[in-house]
Amino acid sequence: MELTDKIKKLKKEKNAVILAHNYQLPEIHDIADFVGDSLGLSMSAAKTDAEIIIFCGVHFMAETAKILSPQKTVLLPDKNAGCPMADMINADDLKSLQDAHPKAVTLCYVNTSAAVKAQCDYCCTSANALKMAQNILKNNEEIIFIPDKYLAQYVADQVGRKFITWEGYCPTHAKILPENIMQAKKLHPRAKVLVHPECKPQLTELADVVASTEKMCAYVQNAPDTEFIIATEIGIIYRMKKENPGKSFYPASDMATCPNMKRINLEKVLWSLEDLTYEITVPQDTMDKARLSIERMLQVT
Ligand code: CIZ
Ligand code: SF4
Repeated sequence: MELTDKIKKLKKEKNAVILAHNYQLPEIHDIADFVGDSLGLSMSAAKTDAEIIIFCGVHFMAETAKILSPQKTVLLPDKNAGCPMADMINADDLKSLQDAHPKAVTLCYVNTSAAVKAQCDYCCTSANALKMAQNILKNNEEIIFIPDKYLAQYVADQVGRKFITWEGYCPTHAKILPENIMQAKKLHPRAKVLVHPECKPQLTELADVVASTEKMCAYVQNAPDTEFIIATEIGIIYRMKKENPGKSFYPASDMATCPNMKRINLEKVLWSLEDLTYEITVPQDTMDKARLSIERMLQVT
């Protein structure tokens, strides 16, 4: 039997749902029940009656799914699929920052461990970071925004404030350089430039649109334009082409590939279903506190 047929059969037998992050390999997009961003996927999976969630993504995403579906078994097909940005800050680091700025409200990007989420006031995604910051600033003066210094700077510039930040960043998005955009624009002068806010500020300055992965997918679908230069992890281009067969998509840089996202393949998904590996667990107390920061975000957005 083909790998994909085996996966489909076992998925039914075990009442599992397969989630694929936008940055996954094409063959993983093709076998998934849902493709999307980390929060959207976790929320979709929570609504299903599946007993098992296979999260094709990285560790903090599977933790987020577990936080929102504590009764379900959540599996990450490769236990080493982590996010270097999320690993750049831990709960103790955040505690020191909070102790140094006792009046500040903590806004943490979804790319953080459950332990860090448990210690922040609000969670945010790249799709709603600006809205969250605007909302917090209605009643508060200071924001600690962790861990992504580039996303923090982008949002701070938009609201015209300075945030207390952390030295975190995404090594994959940081690989995309302004000259890559300039060159792509020369080759495709009519193309719209879409840049993810995890990219360096020199890139967001060159963008026609700065957007999260889901907002990028919606934009390219609805825009009258037919050509797009995409500055984010290149896995998303497969989804864009699939959803918009008449349009053309050019990666700003072929270097923008996340090695952790690419750890997941069809064999590992099958093994994950067969052996129920690797189960994601989060201590109850951490899970409950982390869920609060997500619920507070959902009340605002
Ligand atoms: O939240 C996500 O899935 C990430 C990491 C990025 C995005 O823009 O969707
Ligand atoms: Fe983390 Fe960057 Fe990979 Fe996303 S693309 S999982 S932020 S390292």
